[in-house]
Amino acid sequence: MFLSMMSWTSSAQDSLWIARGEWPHIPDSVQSIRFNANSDWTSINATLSRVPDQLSTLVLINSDSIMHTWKLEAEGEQEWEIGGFDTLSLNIPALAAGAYRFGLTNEVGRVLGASGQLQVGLDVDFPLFHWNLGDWSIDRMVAADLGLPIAWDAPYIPEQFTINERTYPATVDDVDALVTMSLGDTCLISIVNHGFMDHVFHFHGFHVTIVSSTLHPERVGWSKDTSPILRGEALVVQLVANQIGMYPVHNHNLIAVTNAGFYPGGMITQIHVMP
Ligand SMILES: [Cu+2]
Repeated sequence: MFLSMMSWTSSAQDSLWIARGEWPHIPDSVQSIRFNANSDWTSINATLSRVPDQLSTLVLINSDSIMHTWKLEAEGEQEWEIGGFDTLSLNIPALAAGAYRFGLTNEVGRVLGASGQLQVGLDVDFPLFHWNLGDWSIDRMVAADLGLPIAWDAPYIPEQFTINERTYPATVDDVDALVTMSLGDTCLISIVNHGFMDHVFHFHGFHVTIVSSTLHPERVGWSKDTSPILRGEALVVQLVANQIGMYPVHNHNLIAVTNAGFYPGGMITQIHVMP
């Protein structure tokens, strides 16, 4: 049942491809930019995994024709420039266990969704799931893809809300987003907000314990059934499956559980606990 356990044995990803292509997982199919784990296009951003407290390297391969800037959101980290069709080797610093956000910081890279999570020391003791949260204005994406400047002061009205670049109900077909467990087991869920607004998640059936947070380290150890994940925040929670059944987990902001205004959709997934 634990398909996510495959990630336990996978070796550290030491290269990421910056790639541009079609994102077919939302109804308005649009151009997007993603981090891919190899030269094959996928519209789902790749995840990085590292061991704690150890310096490592990463090779970025820009298969796009324009320059982008990369940043890992960790203390002391700088932006790195990578030219069109260029390759860059950069250092990943020694980090404490937890989740960290990385992404392109230039306008088109950011708006078209090249953003992922670095998981440090999370795949050791428990099965690990992850949720990359995104909110998307199709008008903004189309403008960015055309190279037009983004009107950042204009009202922001996103139509799509995603977990791992998918909207509900496709979220429950994603073995990283659908939390499947056996009664009595423990898992970790690594949650990163890549969007342009704050989000808040409500767990039905369970309280989760905060294991790490990049913006609210003082909340580690808190046990809650609802947790905000602010813009840019990376949060890890621990879930103990103390009862069987199927439970929804969803964004508490009702517009974010729709697909272009139609409920249910957007940021909803489920927890399945089997006997
Ligand atoms: Cu609820």
